[in-house]
Amino acid sequence: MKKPLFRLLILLSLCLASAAFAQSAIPIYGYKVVRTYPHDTSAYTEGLFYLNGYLYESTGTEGGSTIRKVDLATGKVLQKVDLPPPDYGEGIVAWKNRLIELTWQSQRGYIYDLHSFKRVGQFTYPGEGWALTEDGKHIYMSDGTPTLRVLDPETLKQVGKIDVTALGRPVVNLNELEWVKGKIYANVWLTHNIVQIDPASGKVVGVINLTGLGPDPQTLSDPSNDVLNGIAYDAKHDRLFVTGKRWPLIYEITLTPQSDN
Ligand SMILES: [Ca+2]
Repeated sequence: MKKPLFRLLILLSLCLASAAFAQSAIPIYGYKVVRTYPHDTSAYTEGLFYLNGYLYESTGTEGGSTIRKVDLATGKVLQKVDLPPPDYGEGIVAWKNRLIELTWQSQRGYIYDLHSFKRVGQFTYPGEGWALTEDGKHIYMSDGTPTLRVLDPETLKQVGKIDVTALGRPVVNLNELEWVKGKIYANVWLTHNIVQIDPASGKVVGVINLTGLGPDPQTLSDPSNDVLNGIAYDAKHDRLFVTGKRWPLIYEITLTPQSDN
């Protein structure tokens, strides 16, 4: 998902999408930072979720791909498994005692034991793999297109799809995902926006504008790629966490009203 050749086209479509948000009846939310936590600045975040008191994070790049179990308060990596080249790690999700990982362009995913991180299987899929989340019934997968795939969590086969639109326009570059209170939250790659998607209709029903969140881009090693990506939700305590690729912090945020027009 990092091909500079397509960047101009992508930015153009994102500008159109941003204009659509601005002119829409889609509510736009701001944010308030509740608390910050340390984040490994070598972690090129591709997947993030919270489970039973811990963060689970997957990182990308060829040679830098890992899955980690992380202590939220300290940022300490408690457990880690490497994904060797040529695979490029992408999204992760937990299902029962399994941890499922996508790769970007290898068209295969890997299944690990959630507790030992031992690899126990693999599966294939067409196209690219970007991110995963689940709602207790299905797994949802993004692939960079405006369509989310709906997967059977046991077979990991596609059983449905969600075409995501904002004011009737397809929303491209849906990246890291999180199921939050009946909606699918998605980072829109290369933007400061997280869209809230109604899974039944695919319509964007809210936009979280995270402009200003994150480090000064000048302090990042690769500002054009070290972008907002990574959403985790602690449902038990209603805590929402966001971060970015190689960002030094994870942010716990709450949403604030910004505008309704
Ligand atoms: Ca997530």
